[in-house]
Amino acid sequence: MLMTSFGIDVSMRFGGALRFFAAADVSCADFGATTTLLLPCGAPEKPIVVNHVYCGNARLNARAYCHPLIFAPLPNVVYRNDGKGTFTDVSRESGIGALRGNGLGVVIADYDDDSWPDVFVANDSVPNVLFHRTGPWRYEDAALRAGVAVATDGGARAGMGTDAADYDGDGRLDLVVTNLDFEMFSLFRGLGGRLFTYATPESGIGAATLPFVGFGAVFFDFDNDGFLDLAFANGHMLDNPAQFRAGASHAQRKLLFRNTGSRRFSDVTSRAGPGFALEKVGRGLAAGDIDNDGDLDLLVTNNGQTADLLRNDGPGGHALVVRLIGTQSNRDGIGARLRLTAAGRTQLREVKAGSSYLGQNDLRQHFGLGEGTRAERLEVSWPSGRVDVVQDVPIDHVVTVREGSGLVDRRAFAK
Ligand SMILES: [Ca+2]
Ligand SMILES: [Ca+2]
Ligand SMILES: [Ca+2]
Ligand SMILES: [Ca+2]
Repeated sequence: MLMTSFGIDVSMRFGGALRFFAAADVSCADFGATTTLLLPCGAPEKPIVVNHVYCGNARLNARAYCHPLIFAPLPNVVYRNDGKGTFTDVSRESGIGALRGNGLGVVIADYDDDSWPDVFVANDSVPNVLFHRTGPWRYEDAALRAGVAVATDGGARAGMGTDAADYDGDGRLDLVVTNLDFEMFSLFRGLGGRLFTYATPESGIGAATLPFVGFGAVFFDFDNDGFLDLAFANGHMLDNPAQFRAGASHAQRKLLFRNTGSRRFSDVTSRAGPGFALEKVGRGLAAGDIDNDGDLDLLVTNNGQTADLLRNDGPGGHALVVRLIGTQSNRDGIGARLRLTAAGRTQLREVKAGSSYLGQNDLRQHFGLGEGTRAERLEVSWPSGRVDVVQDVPIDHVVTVREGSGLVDRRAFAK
């Protein structure tokens, strides 16, 4: 496990086998033969201390956290797993350390379908970065060219959490980023050809996210209808925001948007139960089926407050949960792509380690099937290049697919 902090980062090794998973602002990916850790914020080369800067409103004698642009940005950091319990810092030679930013969220996904993972970093108040792989251990920033660096007005947003998934079912990955209040959260829809369009206004999440300071973000199909929905964990970074803006509050409620299936979302938070109505200082957000009953639950961490575990008790359709075991690829299948075809539609998933904000979702991949009673075909494309195909996948089960062996286990959902 790697713990990032202001100062020295700490790596801990468990048992005999080195196992790690993404936690605070860290993500890992299979960039080649080994799994790799990436830190969006970077480890300071030397402590950066800003003394005696007055931030806030002196006339009101209201101090506040300084704006991110007051501080010097830091480079991103990437460590190559040497495969023997040690890591090598390859930030400089990979190009990933060349750019400085105010990184808060990171998601690693293959946005251009060339089978190599790329790295999207949500930056606070400076343009986002999209590290596109150009060769073995070589990356360059493609965010501006791809249309994900800034919003349509050309302005950078206060990027916090982020996630990548294909929410409109066109087979291309899309991106979401949470931002500050009065900015709207950013939704970037993949167009193909390494391009995205800023889809916030047309998606229906614009006005609804305007009052919120968003952190955690996750694409997930909460109602098992086969369309990926969106959840956000919110909370102001200032503990005294009302001193600066009337009506602003530190604690905020979460948001749930239902995907209507036509590239639009509707705000269903008011119908999502007491867990969503709870006003807290939300930060981390992760989705997973904690009770193995076939619907996705949510874990929310809050700043200085207890965490919330939101159990999904909604009426949902049929579903399927797929666990991968890599043999030639990394053990958890990180970077693998799954395409499930059911009732004439194909849903895409990519196994990611670390996304949202301070979040690691269930590594198992969940597919909502609605009223469908069959899942005709599951194709798993592994980072090794190998492809496994399973025909007639049992629905309402957790199934395990092993690289090279296909379906090796099936367990019915818990009732
Ligand atoms: Ca790629
Ligand atoms: Ca898409
Ligand atoms: Ca849905
Ligand atoms: Ca569940």
